[in-house]
Amino acid sequence: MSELGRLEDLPADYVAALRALNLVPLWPSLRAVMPAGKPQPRTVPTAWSYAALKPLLLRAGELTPIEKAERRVLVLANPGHTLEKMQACSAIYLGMQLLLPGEWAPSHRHTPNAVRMVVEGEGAWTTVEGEKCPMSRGDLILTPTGLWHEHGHDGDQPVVWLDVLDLPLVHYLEASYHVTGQRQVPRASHGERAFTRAGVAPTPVFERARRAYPLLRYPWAEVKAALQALAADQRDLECVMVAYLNPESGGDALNILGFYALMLRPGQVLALPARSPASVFHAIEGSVEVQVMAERFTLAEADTCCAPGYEAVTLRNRSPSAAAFVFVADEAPLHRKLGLYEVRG
Ligand code: 1HN
Repeated sequence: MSELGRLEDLPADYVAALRALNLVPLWPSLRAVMPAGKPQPRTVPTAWSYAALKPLLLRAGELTPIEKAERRVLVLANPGHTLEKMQACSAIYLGMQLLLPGEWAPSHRHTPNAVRMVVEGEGAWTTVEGEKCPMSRGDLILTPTGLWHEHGHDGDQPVVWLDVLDLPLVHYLEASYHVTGQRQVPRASHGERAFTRAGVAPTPVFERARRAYPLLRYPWAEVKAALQALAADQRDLECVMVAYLNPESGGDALNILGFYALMLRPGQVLALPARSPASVFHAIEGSVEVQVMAERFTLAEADTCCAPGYEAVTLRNRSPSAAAFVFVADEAPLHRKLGLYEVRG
């Protein structure tokens, strides 16, 4: 393949004349925007230790009152994108959020979609469109685009959760904004009571209500039981994984990012193929080794790492006797919608 012409090869007066008219020659930059064979992600494999960040998060609780923060979060930023960009990979934002007993993070709604994976502590809740969702370790709570949400805490110990948002993408699209609201009045109904039973869905007078987001809380106890049942049912199944779905549509729980829970049998090594979306791995229970590119991370419980797209990832359960459980987030729904999704084997 011949080298393409460089900007330096062009006469300075020509480049200046182009610039004055807001024009740019494509050929010096063509390879940068469309590299040969495979993208060159800025995302670098990165791990964040919960034990290392927790004291700093608790210190944020002393330094900054909730009224001055609204959301007290330390962002897990990927150095490959520069820390200021506050992104774990191209479409995923990650943050560890702290709420102290008695605090309230006020009601708002915004265009980016968010989920919370509860890491530690009991007694907190998130109210989403009037549905008060208790937060227990391992629970996944959705706050889809445009829905009102606020957090409160009636317990007596700090609560920490992992926020996962599609903020980098929505911000890139120049579509990110928020609206502040009033404290919500909780209503009685709870989606997970109506939808997490034996594959049936509420059907008043033979017409389904078809709310866009009928299920907002995925209790860890239920998800873990589903994984254990799957593993016991199919002893040869290599990839014991479930996807968090929208029970009305049967599709992904949210439109842009995908969420999954994965069980690794004792000592299991699981090779995941190289796929186009970037992924995030968060250890819910157990200790897991994650190998991606030249990196080998050891995730203890509550640790998190990210892997760029187009790279194979190998997971290993470090325990010879106990199962390990991992929460996974990726950009697959977005890639599928855009027709970009690839598995490279
Ligand atoms: C947000 O609304 C929350 O509601 C957390 O807890 C993190 C990061 C960026 C933009 C909005 C929350 C956020 C956020």
